[in-house]
Amino acid sequence: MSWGYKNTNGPHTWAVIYPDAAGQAQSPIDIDTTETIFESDLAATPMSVNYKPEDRFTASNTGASFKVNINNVSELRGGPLNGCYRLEQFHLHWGSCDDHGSEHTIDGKTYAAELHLVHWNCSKYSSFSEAVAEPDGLAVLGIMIQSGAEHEGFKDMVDTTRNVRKRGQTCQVLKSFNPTVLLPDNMNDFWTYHGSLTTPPCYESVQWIVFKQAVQYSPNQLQALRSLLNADTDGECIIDNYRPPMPIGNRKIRASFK
Ligand code: BO1
Ligand code: ZN
Repeated sequence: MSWGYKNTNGPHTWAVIYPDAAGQAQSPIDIDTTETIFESDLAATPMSVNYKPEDRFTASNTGASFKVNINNVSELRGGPLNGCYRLEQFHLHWGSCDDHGSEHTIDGKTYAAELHLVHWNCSKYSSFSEAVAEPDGLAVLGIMIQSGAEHEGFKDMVDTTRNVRKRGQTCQVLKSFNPTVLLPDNMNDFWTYHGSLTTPPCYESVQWIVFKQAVQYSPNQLQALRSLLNADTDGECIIDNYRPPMPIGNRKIRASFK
């Protein structure tokens, strides 16, 4: 059986096959805002996003999530990052209802979902797979999603979920799309720390950048994610595909704002 989120293959079992999952710098974590450290350098060099429109996009049901791969050269720099990181894919984690589903929690608060935009260090490495296990290999933007207004920019993704209901299905959509629409308005306020992939193989290769401002998706948009199936036949839906917070250990969370 492959890894997943059930009792039999869920997060507490991952380290048996993926030893990194038992490491000391795992993700996600709870962000305890009373313990974060304001760093003026982070405020002085805010995150700078240079995402290019995609003239088409490919969405897939991985069985563990809904994922969209990025083809064009879209770049992220600034904040805690040295050099340039290239957008590879984005995907989400979500719950069975609105009061939980995010991976990171903020002072213990859980959100309905969490969007991850995954980037690799293209100043130092030549591909995602070369970077994925390196300590400075990846940067992931984490965006909290709450139930509320319909999200215009996420509409095309939601429409696509219907075409990838079963595990392993992919769908190419011939519509232009700029991933910038998925970001919160306020990108100046974020927390950052060093951690891991939140799914196997759980490599400790990620500089996490979690935005303070949440973004809203409508109840229908969240429901579309919850109707994806985690198998190739009708049956179980993908829900609660999040890893609970891991110990922060010796790590410090830095804040770009006071
Ligand atoms: S996340 O943003 O920390 N949830 C995250 C988790 C895993 C990946 C990217 C971001 N990528 C994984 C792929 C696996 C692959 C592995 C090593 O990278 O999901 O399919 O085996 O390349
Ligand atoms: Zn993720």
